[in-house]
Amino acid sequence: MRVKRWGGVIKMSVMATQKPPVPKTVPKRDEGGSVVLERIAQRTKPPQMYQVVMLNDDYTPMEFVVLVLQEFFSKDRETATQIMLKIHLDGKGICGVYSKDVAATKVDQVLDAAHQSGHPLQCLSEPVE
Ligand code: TYC
Repeated sequence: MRVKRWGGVIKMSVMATQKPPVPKTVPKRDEGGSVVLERIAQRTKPPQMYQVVMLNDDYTPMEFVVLVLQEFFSKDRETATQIMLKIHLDGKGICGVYSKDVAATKVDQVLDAAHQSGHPLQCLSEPVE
Protein backbone atom coordinates (compact mmCIF):
# COMPACT_ATOMS: atom_id res chain seq x y z
CA MET A 1 0.00 0.00 0.00
CA ARG A 2 1.26 3.47 -0.87
CA VAL A 3 1.06 6.12 1.76
CA LYS A 4 0.67 9.53 0.22
CA ARG A 5 2.46 12.22 2.10
CA TRP A 6 0.71 15.53 2.28
CA GLY A 7 3.05 18.32 1.47
CA GLY A 8 0.71 21.20 2.04
CA VAL A 9 1.27 24.24 4.19
CA ILE A 10 -0.68 24.48 7.41
CA LYS A 11 -2.22 27.90 7.65
CA MET A 12 -2.95 29.21 11.09
CA SER A 13 -5.65 31.78 11.37
CA VAL A 14 -6.24 33.89 14.43
CA MET A 15 -9.79 35.01 14.99
CA ALA A 16 -10.15 38.71 15.61
CA THR A 17 -12.44 39.59 18.47
CA GLN A 18 -13.62 42.80 16.83
CA LYS A 19 -14.07 43.77 13.23
CA PRO A 20 -11.98 46.74 12.16
CA PRO A 21 -14.13 49.88 12.02
CA VAL A 22 -15.43 50.77 8.57
CA PRO A 23 -14.11 54.25 7.74
CA LYS A 24 -16.89 56.85 7.37
CA THR A 25 -16.95 58.47 3.93
CA VAL A 26 -18.78 61.21 2.03
CA PRO A 27 -19.14 61.31 -1.75
CA LYS A 28 -17.30 64.21 -3.42
CA ARG A 29 -16.13 65.08 -6.89
CA ASP A 30 -12.41 65.13 -7.55
CA GLU A 31 -10.61 67.57 -9.87
CA GLY A 32 -11.52 65.46 -12.90
CA GLY A 33 -15.21 65.46 -11.98
CA SER A 34 -15.28 61.83 -10.84
CA VAL A 35 -17.25 60.92 -7.74
CA VAL A 36 -14.89 59.78 -5.01
CA LEU A 37 -15.44 58.84 -1.40
CA GLU A 38 -13.61 61.15 0.98
CA ARG A 39 -12.69 59.69 4.32
CA ILE A 40 -13.90 61.56 7.42
CA ALA A 41 -11.47 61.48 10.32
CA GLN A 42 -12.98 59.50 13.21
CA ARG A 43 -12.25 60.13 16.84
CA THR A 44 -12.69 57.49 19.50
CA LYS A 45 -13.62 58.90 22.88
CA PRO A 46 -11.38 57.77 25.74
CA PRO A 47 -13.23 55.34 28.05
CA GLN A 48 -15.12 56.71 31.05
CA MET A 49 -12.95 56.32 34.15
CA TYR A 50 -14.20 55.55 37.65
CA GLN A 51 -12.91 56.77 41.00
CA VAL A 52 -13.04 54.61 44.08
CA VAL A 53 -14.28 56.73 46.98
CA MET A 54 -13.86 55.60 50.58
CA LEU A 55 -16.18 56.85 53.30
CA ASN A 56 -15.39 57.70 56.88
CA ASP A 57 -17.04 55.95 59.81
CA ASP A 58 -16.51 56.07 63.56
CA TYR A 59 -15.47 52.45 64.06
CA THR A 60 -12.97 51.22 61.46
CA PRO A 61 -9.46 51.53 62.91
CA MET A 62 -7.19 54.03 61.15
CA GLU A 63 -4.52 51.35 60.82
CA PHE A 64 -6.90 49.06 58.96
CA VAL A 65 -7.72 51.80 56.42
CA VAL A 66 -4.02 52.50 55.90
CA LEU A 67 -3.36 48.79 55.28
CA VAL A 68 -6.27 48.58 52.82
CA LEU A 69 -4.94 51.57 50.89
CA GLN A 70 -1.49 49.97 50.74
CA GLU A 71 -2.76 46.52 49.80
CA PHE A 72 -5.47 47.27 47.24
CA PHE A 73 -4.48 50.71 45.96
CA SER A 74 -0.69 50.25 45.92
CA LYS A 75 -0.06 53.33 48.07
CA ASP A 76 3.11 53.67 50.09
CA ARG A 77 2.59 53.98 53.82
CA GLU A 78 2.94 57.75 53.91
CA THR A 79 0.50 58.37 51.04
CA ALA A 80 -1.94 55.84 52.51
CA THR A 81 -1.79 57.64 55.87
CA GLN A 82 -2.46 61.02 54.20
CA ILE A 83 -5.46 59.65 52.27
CA MET A 84 -6.83 57.98 55.41
CA LEU A 85 -6.53 61.24 57.39
CA LYS A 86 -8.22 63.17 54.58
CA ILE A 87 -11.14 60.71 54.67
CA HIS A 88 -11.24 60.91 58.48
CA LEU A 89 -11.42 64.71 58.39
CA ASP A 90 -13.55 65.34 55.27
CA GLY A 91 -15.86 62.33 55.43
CA LYS A 92 -14.66 60.82 52.15
CA GLY A 93 -11.67 60.60 49.84
CA ILE A 94 -10.53 59.19 46.51
CA CYS A 95 -8.38 56.06 46.68
CA GLY A 96 -7.67 55.84 42.93
CA VAL A 97 -9.05 56.16 39.40
CA TYR A 98 -9.51 53.07 37.20
CA SER A 99 -11.49 51.56 34.35
CA LYS A 100 -15.04 50.58 35.34
CA ASP A 101 -14.27 46.88 35.91
CA VAL A 102 -11.07 47.47 37.85
CA ALA A 103 -12.79 50.07 40.08
CA ALA A 104 -15.64 47.61 40.78
CA THR A 105 -13.10 44.90 41.69
CA LYS A 106 -11.30 47.26 44.10
CA VAL A 107 -14.61 48.08 45.80
CA ASP A 108 -15.36 44.35 46.18
CA GLN A 109 -11.89 43.69 47.60
CA VAL A 110 -12.22 46.48 50.17
CA LEU A 111 -15.75 45.46 51.22
CA ASP A 112 -14.72 41.78 51.51
CA ALA A 113 -11.65 42.64 53.60
CA ALA A 114 -13.68 44.97 55.83
CA HIS A 115 -16.46 42.41 56.25
CA GLN A 116 -14.00 39.61 57.07
CA SER A 117 -12.37 41.80 59.71
CA GLY A 118 -15.70 42.92 61.14
CA HIS A 119 -15.32 46.62 60.21
CA PRO A 120 -18.12 48.75 58.74
CA LEU A 121 -15.79 50.44 56.22
CA GLN A 122 -17.68 51.53 53.10
CA CYS A 123 -16.48 52.46 49.65
CA LEU A 124 -18.01 52.94 46.21
CA SER A 125 -17.04 53.68 42.65
CA GLU A 126 -18.40 56.59 40.59
CA PRO A 127 -17.71 58.02 37.15
CA VAL A 128 -15.06 60.72 37.08
CA GLU A 129 -16.56 64.08 35.95
N1 TYC B 1 -12.73 57.62 61.56
C1 TYC B 1 -12.05 56.38 61.83
C2 TYC B 1 -11.49 56.41 63.21
O1 TYC B 1 -11.40 57.45 63.83
C3 TYC B 1 -10.89 56.17 60.86
C4 TYC B 1 -11.36 56.00 59.45
C5 TYC B 1 -10.68 56.65 58.44
C6 TYC B 1 -12.41 55.15 59.11
C7 TYC B 1 -11.07 56.49 57.12
C8 TYC B 1 -12.82 54.99 57.82
O2 TYC B 1 -12.53 55.48 55.51
C9 TYC B 1 -12.14 55.65 56.82
N2 TYC B 1 -11.10 55.24 63.72
